[in-house]
Amino acid sequence: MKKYLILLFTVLTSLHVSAQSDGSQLWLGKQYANSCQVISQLPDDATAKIAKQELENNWRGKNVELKIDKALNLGEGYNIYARPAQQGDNIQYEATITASNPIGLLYGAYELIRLQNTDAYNTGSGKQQNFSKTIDETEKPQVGLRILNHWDNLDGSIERGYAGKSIFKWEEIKLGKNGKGGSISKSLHDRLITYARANASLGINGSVLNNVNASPKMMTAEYINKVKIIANILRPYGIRVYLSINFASPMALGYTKTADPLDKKVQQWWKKKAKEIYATIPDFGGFLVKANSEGQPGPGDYHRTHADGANMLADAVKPYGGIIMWRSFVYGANHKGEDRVKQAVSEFKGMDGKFRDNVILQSKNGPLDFQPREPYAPIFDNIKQTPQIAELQITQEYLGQSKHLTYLAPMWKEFFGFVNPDRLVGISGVANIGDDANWCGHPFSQANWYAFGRLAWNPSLTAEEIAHEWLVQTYENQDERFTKPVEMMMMTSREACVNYMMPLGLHHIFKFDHHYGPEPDGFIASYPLEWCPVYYHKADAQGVGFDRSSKGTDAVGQYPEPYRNLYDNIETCPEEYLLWFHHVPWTYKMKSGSTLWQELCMKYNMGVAMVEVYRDFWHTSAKQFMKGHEQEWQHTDSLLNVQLENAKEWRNTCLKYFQTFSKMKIYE
Ligand code: BDP
Repeated sequence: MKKYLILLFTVLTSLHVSAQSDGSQLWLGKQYANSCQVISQLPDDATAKIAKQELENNWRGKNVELKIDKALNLGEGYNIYARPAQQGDNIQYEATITASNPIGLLYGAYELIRLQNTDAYNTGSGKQQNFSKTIDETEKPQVGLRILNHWDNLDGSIERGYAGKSIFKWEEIKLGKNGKGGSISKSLHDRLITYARANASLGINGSVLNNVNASPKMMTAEYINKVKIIANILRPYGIRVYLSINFASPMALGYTKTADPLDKKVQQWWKKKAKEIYATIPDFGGFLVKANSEGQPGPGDYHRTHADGANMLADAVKPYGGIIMWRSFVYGANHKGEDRVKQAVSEFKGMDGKFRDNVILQSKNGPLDFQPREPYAPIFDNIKQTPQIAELQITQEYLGQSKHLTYLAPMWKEFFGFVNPDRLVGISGVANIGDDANWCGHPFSQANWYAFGRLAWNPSLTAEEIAHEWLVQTYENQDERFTKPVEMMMMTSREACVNYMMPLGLHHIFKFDHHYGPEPDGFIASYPLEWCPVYYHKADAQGVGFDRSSKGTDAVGQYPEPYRNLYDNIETCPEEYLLWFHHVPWTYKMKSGSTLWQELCMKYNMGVAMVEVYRDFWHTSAKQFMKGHEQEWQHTDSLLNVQLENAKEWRNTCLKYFQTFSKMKIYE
């Protein structure tokens, strides 16, 4: 008997080892065989069924009741009522989830599981819990549109994607005769189910499947029919599908001679196309458009305005309830020579009020381009009548890509400190998802996907709460000797990145094109100045920084008070934005009493020192808390060494370069 037990034990332990996590399960954790009973008298509904199944697989309470009460008007929200119930010697939770529709139930189910897995209502952890609290929580999402923007190309590559190729493997979707019907490979299907679960667990309810630099091919019947198959998989999880379009699609596909939005044939083509799309995908969300920006076609090619272009498309999708998300990320075309950070407001302010009611203006959080730190984009103040979406970048284009541990929630919270989410109808995030086994490249980059979804649902959650939630669910360990220091790493990592890359308001001093390493001396005569780092830092013998004050380009003039004055005056301008708004002498006295030059050296050194602390903690102390996650520990361990080397390179390159102007000694 003993022999068999030992054998069984060996088999079980080896199973445990071979089931080591590679990060592919995200924060969704392992499933437990469970005795939880789900009581529901719901109609036959795919979404409600998923809610039931998720609870059965993942909730360790006694029973849970699912109820629909339309009169409560909870929208996509829910109420959770959970209380401890005595059962013999055991205490087990009972819960009721009430919602106005099935998707509310699903979101409520994920929240209940999250509360359990983050120990929000238990003291002690693991199986033997010590229940005490009653939970009565009603949640509704802050904004209606919580959307991932995939910058994925049809050939499988991803613009600014650092985790392998696109997860949307179009070649694995095979269409039937005449483009109808069709099948999808099992691996793609399974991957999309995990993707959908992960998004639904956060409340993400939309997905733009392709790059804003869009291929006209996306509008062909072939792709629309393939999109239908993806939409069918995502729908039960409450996720609507949207597409980016190339504004010149009808012309590029050979149907029209122009893409002029006022041309009748062009208008008809889009109307017919919308009809075809909605006949195929009845709940299709709408189009995302990058027009007349960085070489993309647009209404400007025909001397028409962005409003002309957006309205033409808006009319086409209007009968079906579709929306147009029109991006304000434009520079160059109509405003040559103007400070780039002013151009979105210059272009769109006069158009406010001229858009159809199903057009939404989508703008990046900062006025330049997803830098590690920017002041908020004043377009959010200047546009008053047109609904707006904030576009955040989850993929770390300018923040170390998938090599640096940079937790972005503090940056997004900073933005929401300036732009009240009440003013927004949606929050979009440029996805960092690829086909790497762990989805996002760096194990910690998953935390940014997680944080995006949680903040889009509820921007008042703190960055700390979200880091904690992600960490304990992902690594299944609540030991404070692990969680506290790792949360500290996450929470300070964005500031560390700002410090070792571009402190005190410096910006865009990245290596040309790939935006990874430093290139403060970057200048290529044949490129637009706006692509050259020297245009942004303007270092000279006197000092460094871009004068955007009222004496300079007057970018401060686009801000309302109190910011306008605050930023305009070098004495009151917050130091983190100093070189963004002012050209500052090297000897300028900072608040610390140091000169600008000393402070710059100090910040760069501090950035490096912080990464050193992360690397040392992780290497010496984190592993013991990551049983079953050794592979992820190892991966992060090696990446932290890369990050440290990169941080040093940033510091050395930038300080040596700026020293050629300041002529002062570099402080170590
Ligand atoms: C920049 C990226 C570029 C994108 C562009 C955009 O470098 O690849 O196409 O933004 O947002 O950040 O359209």
